[in-house]
Amino acid sequence: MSLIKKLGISIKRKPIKREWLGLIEEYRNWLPVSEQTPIITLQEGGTPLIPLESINQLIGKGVKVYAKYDGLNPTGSFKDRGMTMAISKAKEAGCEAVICASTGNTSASAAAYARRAGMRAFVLIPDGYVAQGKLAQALVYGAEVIAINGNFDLALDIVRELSEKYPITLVNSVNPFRLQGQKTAAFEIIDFLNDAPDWLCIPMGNAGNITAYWMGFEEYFKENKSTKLPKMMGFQASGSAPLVLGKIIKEPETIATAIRIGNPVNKEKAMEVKKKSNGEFISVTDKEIIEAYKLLGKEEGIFCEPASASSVAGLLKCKENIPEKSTIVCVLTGNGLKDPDCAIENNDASFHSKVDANTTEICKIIGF
Ligand code: AN7
Repeated sequence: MSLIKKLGISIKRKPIKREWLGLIEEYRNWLPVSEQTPIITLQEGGTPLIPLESINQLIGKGVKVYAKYDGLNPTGSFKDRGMTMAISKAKEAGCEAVICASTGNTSASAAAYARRAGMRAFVLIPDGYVAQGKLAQALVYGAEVIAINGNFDLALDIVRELSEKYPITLVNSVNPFRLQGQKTAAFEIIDFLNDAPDWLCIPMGNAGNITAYWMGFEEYFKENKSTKLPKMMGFQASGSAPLVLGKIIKEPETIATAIRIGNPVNKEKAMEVKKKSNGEFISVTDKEIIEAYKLLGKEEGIFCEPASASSVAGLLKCKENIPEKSTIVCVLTGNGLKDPDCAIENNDASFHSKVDANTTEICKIIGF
């Protein structure tokens, strides 16, 4: 018996409130699930919308910018929103294995959710072009990782073919349940702001996420939960900008490996979103991406991955065209910890190493 019990002391602790049940439970009425669907969840979603004061100041004009920080999902990216749905529906259908091609985040998320559901997870990744953190995740989550000599686009062709021929479910964003799950991010933004923003700035790779957000904004708008629809601003890295240039890029290149994609599967849908929302697709250079990435880190305390910073880089590039007093949301799709190599190579910090362990030395460095 514990000492506290022996002494007859009773300590009443308040139970920790866990109000967020994961996005399927939170938005059940908006999603294609039923009582029969087994819900595979890590309590994803419910991510913060963080005001970006330094960006407001750079833009001026009374503009209010927020980051939808989806890097705070359970595996560190927005993919978890789609994966909780895709894996729950696959489980419902009796599926025993899933497969995906990935630049890293999809593979981490697919592995986590599939293993949680007791399924095998096969992931095809471009050898040498997946950030360390993402690879580490797929391995620890128990995926069967296949690194190919080829890029994402080639990997996707292969997994599409395999999933057509064999009993294995494809969980890339061609799987419609992925987009269903991801549309909840738009719901969360409207629930938080009490209306849709004027602009939504978002990175594009396969353009699944921009399509999903638009679906969410349209659904809420139809039910009068918002008074407007946002202008959808999609950004790509200039070395892999098929949606900006209007053509397939055979050998896409960018420091933002997450969006190193030359032939986006959702290109038709994305072009429709652009048209319907009166949006724009614009490219940003790796240099601009890294500037925004560093700015978010050192001015806002937000560490996102390079691909995610393209939404802020893009917004700053369009600065002159932003209407006065706009409300803008930039989607930060992935956590900065995913890509530690990029972080260590790209920062303005002063890093003093091999310093003698005494106060005199340390004081010299600090400047006392
Ligand atoms: C951080 O993991 O395609 O336009 O295989 O990881 O919906 O493709 C990742 C994409 C943006 C682009 N930001 O989203 C993959 C993969 C981050 C990403 C995107 C990705 P989509």
